[in-house]
Amino acid sequence: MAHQEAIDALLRDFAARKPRALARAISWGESGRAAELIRRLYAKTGSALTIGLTGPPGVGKSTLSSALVRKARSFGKTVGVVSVDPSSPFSHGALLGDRIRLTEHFTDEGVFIRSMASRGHLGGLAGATADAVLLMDAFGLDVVLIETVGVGQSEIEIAELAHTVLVALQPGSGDSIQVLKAGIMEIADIFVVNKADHPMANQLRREIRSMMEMLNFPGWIPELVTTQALAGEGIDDLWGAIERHVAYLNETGEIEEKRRQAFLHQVRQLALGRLERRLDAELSQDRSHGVDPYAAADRILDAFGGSPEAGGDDVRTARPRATVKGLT
Ligand SMILES: Nc1nc2c(ncn2[C@@H]2O[C@H](COP(=O)(O)OP(=O)(O)OP(=O)(O)O)[C@@H](O)[C@H]2O)c(=O)[nH]1
Ligand SMILES: [Mg+2]
Repeated sequence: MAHQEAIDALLRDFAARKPRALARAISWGESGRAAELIRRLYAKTGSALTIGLTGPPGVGKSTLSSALVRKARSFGKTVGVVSVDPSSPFSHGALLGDRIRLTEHFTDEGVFIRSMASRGHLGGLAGATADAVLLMDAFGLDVVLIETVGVGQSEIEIAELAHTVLVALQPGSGDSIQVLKAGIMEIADIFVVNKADHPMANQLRREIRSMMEMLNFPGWIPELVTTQALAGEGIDDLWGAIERHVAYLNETGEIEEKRRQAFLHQVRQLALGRLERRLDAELSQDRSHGVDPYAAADRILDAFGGSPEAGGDDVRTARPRATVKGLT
């Protein structure tokens, strides 16, 4: 089947809200082939609430995700979950922890779960994740949860994509302070102290509070919520905090800024990817002799001055303004 026909067929199934179409669309994104799809679907995006959830390995992110999905479902909201593990070579739901933690939602038609790993993403994991979020949004899912393991760059990515960022930490693990030092303070809208059944939970709360005192928050002051995800405790509080943050974003108009930020983030990823490929192509052909590196770089950049790469996917369909739906 010609590519165009394949796209048309996929879009028909997508419009009919067949989960398989969403799954395939995300796979196209993973192999860097979603440009045309996204172009055709972009006008339908913008109404999903995106929640990022990050934190060190084993802190309980998937358990929290599962509890949040249950909560959202109790309000009749449909939910997409993208779980990203940059350190794992496995993909397509093969992440064992997620499989176990999220199984109860596997048969729920209002829930779509997708795991993504580091392997096999032509446009990079960040690009594939951003595409998956857009596709879930266009599919009409009300809430999109993005879970990433906090291993550096991924927290930054999640902060760029999500409206509300949850940073989960667990008591008694020395790495909590490491996480806080690594610039995570700045991206958290809500801190979640999970595993509150642990004797050192209160100490962790104090540590987070005193860290927060050292910072100046110009707008939203991050909330601190304590949960026991496994037992489902504190999830109502967490949901309430998310609602307050979304209300804050809508009332102050910061939601527009968040959108702009997510948009620019993705444009940057796409443009950088293309520049890198062009640069590599130029470098592989460069036979400069006797010039200094600065002159060689100038010469290559001069060669970039011409028309943009054919078939560019940077011209986007305008999207009507939409407000993020409330949570209740
Ligand atoms: N004691 C206790 N254990 C919990 C709690 N929440 C989750 N756990 C357990 O912590 C372990 C890790 O939970 P996950 O939800 O897989 O953690 P995660 O952060 O998603 O882990 P990775 O995706 O591997 O980084 C599991 O054995 C959970 O059952 C809690 O509130 N208290
Ligand atoms: Mg997990």
